[in-house]
Amino acid sequence: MTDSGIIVKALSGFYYVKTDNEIITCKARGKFRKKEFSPLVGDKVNISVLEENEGVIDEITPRLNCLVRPPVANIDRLFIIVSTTSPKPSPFVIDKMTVTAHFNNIEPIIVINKSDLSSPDEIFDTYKKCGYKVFCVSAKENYGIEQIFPLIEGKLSVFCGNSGVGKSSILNAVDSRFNIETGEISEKLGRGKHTTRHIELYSSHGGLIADTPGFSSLDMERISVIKKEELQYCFPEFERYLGKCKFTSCSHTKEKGCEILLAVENGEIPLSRIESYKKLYEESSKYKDWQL
Ligand SMILES: Nc1nc2c(ncn2[C@@H]2O[C@H](COP(=O)(O)OP(=O)(O)OP(=O)(O)O)[C@@H](O)[C@H]2O)c(=O)[nH]1
Ligand SMILES: [Mg+2]
Ligand SMILES: [Zn+2]
Repeated sequence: MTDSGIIVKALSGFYYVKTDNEIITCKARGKFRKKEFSPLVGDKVNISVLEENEGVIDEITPRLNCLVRPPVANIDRLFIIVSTTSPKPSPFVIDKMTVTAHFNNIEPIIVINKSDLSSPDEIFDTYKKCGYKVFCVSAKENYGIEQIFPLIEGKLSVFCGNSGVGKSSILNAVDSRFNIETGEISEKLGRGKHTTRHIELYSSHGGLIADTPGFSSLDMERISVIKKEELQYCFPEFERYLGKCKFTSCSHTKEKGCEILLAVENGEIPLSRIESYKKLYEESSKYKDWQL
């Protein structure tokens, strides 16, 4: 018998495929076992059901998109989860994620958690100014969570962010049936302890949400590199100024007559955003075209 479904979990060589009726534990056919093209959580697949609840993945439906980190396919929305404190937010890490989302045609959404511990205002203002959807929540106090319900419906969403920001805690607050394991923050290091170890899609509010392992700084370096000329299009707040700089080939990093740098001076573009842009521009400049 054949069937179709979506991969909701990948663990130790098994793929858990959710069909209309049940979850089938599948192996992948040999052609998919190569590293270059293996099935991902979020993949829509056709399967052969061999025995009760067991099967094989025969075919992967062409992907809308997929990220390297976190490795998920067919993403509609990337919820970038930050905490007001413990761990401390890093604008550069957030901006690397927004850029990655824009580059892959995914809508980034900023969720500021732990609003009960410290004020979310500064991060809120920064990203609101750039045109993002930004929400302040507290998973602990079950505050503000309902704001994200309408964004989940009918979509595949991914929760990403540093370890300990509260991705799993927010999911538990979204749906009390989940009971996902959460971890303490290391007091010494002020960081999470990498509690979530695998990616899993959960169904709630008419959509699917992926909980993912928090990334470490090493992971961030490996996130897709984008050509330096294309970076400017991954900052939505730059858009209204593009094409207006004095030099047509303006890199918006140091040129005289740059409208974007002027907008930063005038307080129209947040300082932290241009700093992230310049840092990413410099990183991209190190790569030759053939490496991208
Ligand atoms: N004060 C406060 N603590 C929170 C809040 N949300 C989560 N926490 C705590 O933060 C710690 C980490 O939460 P997790 O949900 O495990 O974080 P995570 O992002 O899933 O972390 P990884 O799975 O390691 O990536 C736990 O001790 C939570 O109780 C919040 O809104 N306020
Ligand atoms: Mg977690
Ligand atoms: Zn410019």
